[in-house]
Amino acid sequence: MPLTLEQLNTAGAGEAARLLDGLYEHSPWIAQAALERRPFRSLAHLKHAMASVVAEAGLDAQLALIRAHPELAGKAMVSRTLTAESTNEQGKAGLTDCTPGEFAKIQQLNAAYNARFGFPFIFAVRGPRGTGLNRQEIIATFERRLDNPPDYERAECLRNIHRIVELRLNDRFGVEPTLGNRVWDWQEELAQFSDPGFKEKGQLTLTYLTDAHRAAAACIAAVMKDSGFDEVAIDAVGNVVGKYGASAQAGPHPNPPPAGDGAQKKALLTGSHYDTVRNGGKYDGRLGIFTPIACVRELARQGRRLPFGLEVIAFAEEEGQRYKATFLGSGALIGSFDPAWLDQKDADGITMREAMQRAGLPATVQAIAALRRNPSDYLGFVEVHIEQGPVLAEMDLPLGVVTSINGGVRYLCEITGMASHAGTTPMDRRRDAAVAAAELALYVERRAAQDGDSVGTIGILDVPNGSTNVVPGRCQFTLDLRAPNDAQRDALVKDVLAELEAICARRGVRFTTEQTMRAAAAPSAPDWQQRWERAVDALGVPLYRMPSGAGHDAMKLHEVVPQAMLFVRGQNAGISHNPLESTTSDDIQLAVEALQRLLADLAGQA
Ligand code: HGY
Ligand code: MN
Ligand code: MN
Repeated sequence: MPLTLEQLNTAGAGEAARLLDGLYEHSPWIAQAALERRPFRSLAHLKHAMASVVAEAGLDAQLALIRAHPELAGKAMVSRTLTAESTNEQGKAGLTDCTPGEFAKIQQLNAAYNARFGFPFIFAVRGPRGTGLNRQEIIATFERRLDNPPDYERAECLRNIHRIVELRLNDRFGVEPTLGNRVWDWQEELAQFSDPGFKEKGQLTLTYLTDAHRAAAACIAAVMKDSGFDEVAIDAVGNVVGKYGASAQAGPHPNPPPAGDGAQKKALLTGSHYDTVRNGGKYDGRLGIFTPIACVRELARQGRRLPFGLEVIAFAEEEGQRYKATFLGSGALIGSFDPAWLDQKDADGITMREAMQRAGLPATVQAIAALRRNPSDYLGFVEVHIEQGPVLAEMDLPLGVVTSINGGVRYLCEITGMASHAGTTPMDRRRDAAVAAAELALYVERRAAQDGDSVGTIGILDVPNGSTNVVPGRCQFTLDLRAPNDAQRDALVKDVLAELEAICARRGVRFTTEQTMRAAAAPSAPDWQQRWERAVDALGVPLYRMPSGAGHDAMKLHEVVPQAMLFVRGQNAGISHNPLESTTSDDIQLAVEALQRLLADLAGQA
């Protein structure tokens, strides 16, 4: 019989501890301490309470907890002395069926790992979807994590222990993150579309209007249609737009209610982007598309309507990878598409206009201008996005409410010196473009760090047609400079450009800069931020407000309608713009439920 929160909250201390026994391997002290924080408002609240007990327990207790766990496919498994839970988990992961080679490899990894860290490798082998990883994935993760710094790896082991406990709790309470699983599976389905040269390597790269990008758009459109949207269309810049109509009567409706039956005239806009960086992750952008789709799917399944329309948009281009045109998809909605972009050429000399025509889009300024939305038609814009950073993971929190999105500026730069013989050119007679760029890179790092919350990155650094034995005559590089407010951002930019000039003057080299992106800092609209806060609080998730270091489509919509964002914890310490980008279906479930609560909150006020 599944356990209930009511039972746990009302049981005596001894009985309650027994109900939670076995969650933390051989470590009952954690649940016992957490039970003093009853009543728990939700499973998420209970999970965070136990994780907090561990975080507050100090290093020795944390190490004892880690060391209380068995090795993977280790002595305890062989001697059949694993706990019932670990037996179940290691068995389901196939660790009891290793080939001799796999078994030997894991023993070798266990020995190396223990020697390096002094505790066993802990890994939630049921994985982010809860259905289990295969032995190859487990061994690959084991090998990868062997290289982590000790403190990082200790924290990673604790995070995996909390994930193991989460899955054990789900079993004990008989809960399944069904909406989170559905979104997680949609992300997997969409990740199959990747550009040539990357797909063959199992990497995800989806750049603007490639064939894979168009197939991905078709996939999203199909998911929307299957989820009950009233209208689904692909617009003139490749955005996938899904609309779910309003009704003054909440329902259930046997079928779509007549339009304009006294419902709100304004709609809520939500969504995110589906393009990716090169060799990127499956969740950046996409999570903010599929989370609202899951909400519409639930409304349609129940035959229910909201008193306002829902417009879910999968933006076609945000990352600016193929063309120097960031936030193109969301920008088109606010009339900020730059017609000059149509003549931009990609690395293969294909103009954006040709790419659009090939994709069957109108490729005319008129058709794109027609996408501009009338702000008075909308209540606001909300976006769900993975955090793309380590904060929520470090705080053992599944969700965070965004207070502001950093403002950013990007430049494409080139330094020109003099190519010369690497062997005959004395060190004091060189005009080395790459060294000048390297000197600037060190300055950017120092200067951005000086602010405490600014960031500066040289993401691309290239010596075109360079040779080993030639002093670089040219060096191309990018600048990405960001800060929580525009004044701080602009001061950073000013200093970096001044230093670039000084370095080049001193080294006798020339430089050019081309600004390729400028986005103002976007503070969340207070009433929309509070809607997210009420939604998160209603889930029993401790409230955490945080800025966004990453740029998002919400920055563009911010220019015309009120906006606010919700962040979802990332696995692997929140790494992003990296194939290790990951999140669990349990955390996605909470994101879907938070958006459902925000919609209900808005409906109650509409
Ligand atoms: O770079 C960014 O902040 C976003 O991922 N485009
Ligand atoms: Mn991104
Ligand atoms: Mn993004």
